[in-house]
Amino acid sequence: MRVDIVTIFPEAFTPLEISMIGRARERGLLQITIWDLRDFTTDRHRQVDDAPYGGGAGMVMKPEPFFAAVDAIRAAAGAEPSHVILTSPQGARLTHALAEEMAGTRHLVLLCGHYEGIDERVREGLATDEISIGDYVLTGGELPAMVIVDAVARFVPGVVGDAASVEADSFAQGLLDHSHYTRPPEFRGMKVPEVLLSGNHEAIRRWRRAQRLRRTLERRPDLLKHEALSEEDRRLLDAADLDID
Ligand code: 4FV
Repeated sequence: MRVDIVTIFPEAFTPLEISMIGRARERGLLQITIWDLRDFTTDRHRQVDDAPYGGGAGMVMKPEPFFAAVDAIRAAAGAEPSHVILTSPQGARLTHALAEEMAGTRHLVLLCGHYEGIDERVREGLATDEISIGDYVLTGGELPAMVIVDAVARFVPGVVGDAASVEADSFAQGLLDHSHYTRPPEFRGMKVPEVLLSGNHEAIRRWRRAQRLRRTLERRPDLLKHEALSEEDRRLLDAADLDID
């Protein structure tokens, strides 16, 4: 997968140089290029923002540098990107499903905003998608861009060592994850649940499924609305005396 990120802070992306993402880049599974927006300005002050028409506080990012940057990316990629994503609080909320969908495409471009925002003509004439990582306002689009790359990259075959762990992810089955334990079997009086020490894999599977259902029902009942529960799930919920309806 190819990812191009347009930003005025190219130095902000070290998190994409380490760990799973860093290794995936070394292994050629991911090609991530960071473009400095100021390289696409035409004035000697390399200005990327200007005063808002109609007055008001703060500055607005100019359209020309973004359009020039994406033109350069198109030329470098030799093809039209699959998605040109504007990161902003007004966008569609990033979800597991949206990340999985984007992972199925070839080439993502991410545009990082700053200041009060970006000239609307970037949204109208350049971006194909607008994505928000949450209902709060950040100082810039760099962190959202890295969150999107990290969430999408996990679906790219080979990025996560064991594909099974992606399958078992929270939200993968529309449910929150079950709890995880490792040695020691007892720590400061806190014991590992017996079933996990039993070696009875069927009992462990049922325990983990029941815990995912309970947690989702208690913490994110909104998720269960969409989730088609199996007969076994309903039995597990009944056994736990949890009412879904
Ligand atoms: C944001 C979010 C976000 C808004 C003004 C950058 C900031 C500044 N992006 N999800 N929440 N962006 O707060 O994606 O331009």
